[in-house]
Amino acid sequence: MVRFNIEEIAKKKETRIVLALDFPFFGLNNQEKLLAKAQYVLKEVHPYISAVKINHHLVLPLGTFQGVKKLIELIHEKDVPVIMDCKANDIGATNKVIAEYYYSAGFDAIIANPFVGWIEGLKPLFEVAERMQRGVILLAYMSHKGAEEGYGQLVYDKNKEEKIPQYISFARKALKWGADGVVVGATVPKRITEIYKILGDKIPIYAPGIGVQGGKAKAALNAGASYLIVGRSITLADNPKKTAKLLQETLK
Ligand code: NUP
Repeated sequence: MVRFNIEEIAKKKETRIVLALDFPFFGLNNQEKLLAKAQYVLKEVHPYISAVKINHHLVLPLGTFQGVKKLIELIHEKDVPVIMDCKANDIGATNKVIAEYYYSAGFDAIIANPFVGWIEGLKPLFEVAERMQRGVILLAYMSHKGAEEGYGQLVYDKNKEEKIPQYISFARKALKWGADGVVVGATVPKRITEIYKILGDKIPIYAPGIGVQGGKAKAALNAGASYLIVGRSITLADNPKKTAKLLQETLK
């Protein structure tokens, strides 16, 4: 059974766009305005997207079980799945509670960081995902320049007795652990190509960094990405609907 089914929706709506529903700092007393802005963008953009990704930009000011839950309900009314970009990165016992809260709030998948490893790391989180039938998406290579320092470092693979880049090791772990997706920066299409060679069509690649961070949508798709995570280019556009529609149509 597929725990997190975005592919069916993407095919039906002919869109590979995952909307990152991010906004800048709104101050401390503007929660209602921020919620209204997020609702407005969703209502305008939902026909052109296959999923929504929420980050701390909304969870911190609106609260998971207050404003964000309202947004999740609105997103689900449109038959769109929703991902929490919490980058779970802690000991297993804590990761388990993080997953239990976000899945209970209605998130269909969460993003986690494979740096913490399996035993007493991400294993308990994957167990919650299995029990609640939700998705886990792993970071494999991030979109910012400094990603090279961690995700790009050489590591020793004991089983294969060879030195490999960290992101190759993470791609192999994604297969071994049964992840529902991996994140690879659209800013580095050659990393997408290398990781796609390992994953094939077994695990989809989500590529953030389109537009504001300099990544190109077509290059990311050609390199092997299945989904494009797009935030500020849409959420901060004068006309989010027109921007999302245009991107969806050019990529068809
Ligand atoms: O490697 C990553 N790069 C990245 O930008 C992993 C991420 N999760 N993100 C997130 O994707 C980032 O935090 C933001 O929520 C979104 C990209 O937004 P934008 O640059 O399109 O505005």
